[in-house]
Amino acid sequence: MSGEAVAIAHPNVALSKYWGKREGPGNFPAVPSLSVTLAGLQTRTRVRWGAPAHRVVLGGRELEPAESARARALLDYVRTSSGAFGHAEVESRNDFPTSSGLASSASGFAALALAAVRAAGLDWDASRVSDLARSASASAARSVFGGYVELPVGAQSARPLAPASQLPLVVLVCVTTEAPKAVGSTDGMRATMERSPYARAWLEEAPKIHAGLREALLAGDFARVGELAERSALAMHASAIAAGVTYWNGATIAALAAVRALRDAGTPAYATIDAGPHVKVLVRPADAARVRDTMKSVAGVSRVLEAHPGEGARLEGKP
Ligand code: 2P0
Repeated sequence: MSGEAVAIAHPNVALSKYWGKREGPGNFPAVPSLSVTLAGLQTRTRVRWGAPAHRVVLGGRELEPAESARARALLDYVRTSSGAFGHAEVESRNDFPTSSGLASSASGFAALALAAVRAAGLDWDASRVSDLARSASASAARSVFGGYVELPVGAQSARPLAPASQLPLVVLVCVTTEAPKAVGSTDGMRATMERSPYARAWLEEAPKIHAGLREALLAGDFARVGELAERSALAMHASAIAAGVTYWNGATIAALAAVRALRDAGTPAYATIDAGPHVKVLVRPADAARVRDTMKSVAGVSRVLEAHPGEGARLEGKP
């Protein structure tokens, strides 16, 4: 056992969104979610045990203790589970903007959980790694697995639902700012649950959208998956906006309009938006190049990244 491991993980985009936590201890979503893990964007994280204190470096900058509280809690759990070992040195890097609604916490905590566990010599299966990742950030539970992934309500861990080949699609990530978001997901969903007049409507609607989406995915129905994914995102954001939690900027609205215009002109393209201002466009592979050109020309869209269904978290150099 070397005490060191390097893990790679990808972010994921939720087609049916997680927004809101169950009351009580632990970090358990109040609604089910279904995501696709995205190759094309990645986090690479090295963990080395044996340091005198935990140290977390993200993108070349050492995080302050308050910024790395969740990572430290995860590391402490692994330390306790594996026996005394000293502390961990963590070095992590994203090849996409961090903390801006591109799911960096999903890939970040999935990669951290896997690297920390393996570096500690623990032979935990993917479900247990997913449970550990969920305790830090619920969306990270899903990035442990590849393809289409589900996180049911009350589950400790996410589970793979269908391989990437189940529904070939391309996700065009329309980046509208490089800045970190003003309100983190945890605070945004808490505010929504406490203050939104539509929180209850969201909690009632989300499982129905999820069930329909799951069925459409298993039937390989791209258009239905796209419609329901857009509905999930709009319902989530409507509930948040009603609580004063607005992640959108002008380019978000312009990009949504461009997606609708594409659809009106006959191209099956659907939008989803996470806790940030970027619009992610779901398209069939054959339409990707043309839709990408359209989205690049939307005012306020600085660049368009292309992602497609990919693998779950893994150790570098290992399948
Ligand atoms: C999702 N999001 O399902 C939803 C859609 C953002 C919008 O999961 O509090 O960072 O750390 O468990 O996982 C982002 O929330 O939240 C998220 P915590 P997380 O992808």
